[in-house]
Amino acid sequence: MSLVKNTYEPLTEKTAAELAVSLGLFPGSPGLTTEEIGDGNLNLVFRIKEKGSEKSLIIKQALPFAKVVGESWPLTLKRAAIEAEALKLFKKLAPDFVPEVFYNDEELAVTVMEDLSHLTISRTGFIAGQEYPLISSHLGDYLAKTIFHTSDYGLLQADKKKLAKDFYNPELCKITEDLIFADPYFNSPTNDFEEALRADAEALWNDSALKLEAAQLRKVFLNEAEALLHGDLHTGSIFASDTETKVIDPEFAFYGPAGFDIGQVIANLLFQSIANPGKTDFIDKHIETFWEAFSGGFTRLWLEDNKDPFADTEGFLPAVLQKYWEDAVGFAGCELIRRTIGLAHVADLDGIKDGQRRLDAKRAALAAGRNLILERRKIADVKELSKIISLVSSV
Ligand code: SR1
Ligand code: MG
Repeated sequence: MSLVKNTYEPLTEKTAAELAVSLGLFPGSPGLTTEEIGDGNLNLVFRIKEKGSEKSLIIKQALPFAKVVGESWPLTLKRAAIEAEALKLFKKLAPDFVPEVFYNDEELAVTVMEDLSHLTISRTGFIAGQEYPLISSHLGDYLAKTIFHTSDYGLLQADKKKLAKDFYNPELCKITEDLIFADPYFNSPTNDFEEALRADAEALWNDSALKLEAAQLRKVFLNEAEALLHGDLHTGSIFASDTETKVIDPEFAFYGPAGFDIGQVIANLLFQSIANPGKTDFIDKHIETFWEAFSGGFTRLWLEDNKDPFADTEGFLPAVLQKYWEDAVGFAGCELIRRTIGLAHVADLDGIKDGQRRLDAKRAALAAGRNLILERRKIADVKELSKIISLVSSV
């Protein structure tokens, strides 16, 4: 491969193994086995194992186009460096919940990192019936730390401005701006839905009250640099077991509104309760624990370590948390809608084999999304959020 020239070309199983050897990552190894395991929308992922030992690692490489669509959709390779730098920073801030990066090369768009194959992608695990008893408190803790320590409350002004510049990520933000905050609300060619949902999609495109609120949420996403976000924190970006949780894939990282990461977690848990009405209480509990862990952790950090001159002002912390919650509820609504009729779907819904049940679940996701967007200012807590979901799910 062209590692010597240090110019980009997509890795193969053979050249990925050669790269690992050339980096000295398997000294004296009797031999390696390599497998391409990437099942996401955008990248190549190789697992490299040493024969006869437990040693293994992951080499991830960005492709210059969106794999989910094909070469007609070019995509910057810079995202690999953004992802590697975000992983390194998030590892410092929330070490228990982030894999270790061993090496990265911006030119080759390659990141070498810890192999997490003892864990399962949590979307796959949830669909298979795993309960992941600690995932929600872990994610709350992870977001309390990453959001607080990259916000104006946890950082000095110049440090925050520098980080915001380092994580300038316009190309990946544009994907989110289009796929989450525009296309699903219009008859856009990127939308993708079963024909039976056409009338539901058209109703949404003609829903001016919904569009006005979606426009407001889009404006928040475009303009509010509150904290360094993961930017794509769905359950496919989270590895889990009963005891461990690791957040991967922050290639969409950028300075944005804190509620976006929070809302992505909430929406992707909600897909499980929408797809499985029998699971609703259990998912509600997860969302409640998640928000308690986030708000509790954020509050502790605020009281210990706040750099803002108004930190002690009565009412300021509750107002900040209220803003995060309200945005999160609205952003969760946008995620429910886009994963149902937009370009990128979720297996929680698409995987429902029975056609009528699948359509019912998708209609419930659209109705829930609409309600969360429209009612976000009135939804006071997780209990009210759950009520809204159970109303649309029982229709
Ligand atoms: C073209 S990328 C489609 C989706 O995959 C990523 O994981 C993001 O969620 C993006 O919206
Ligand atoms: Mg991803």
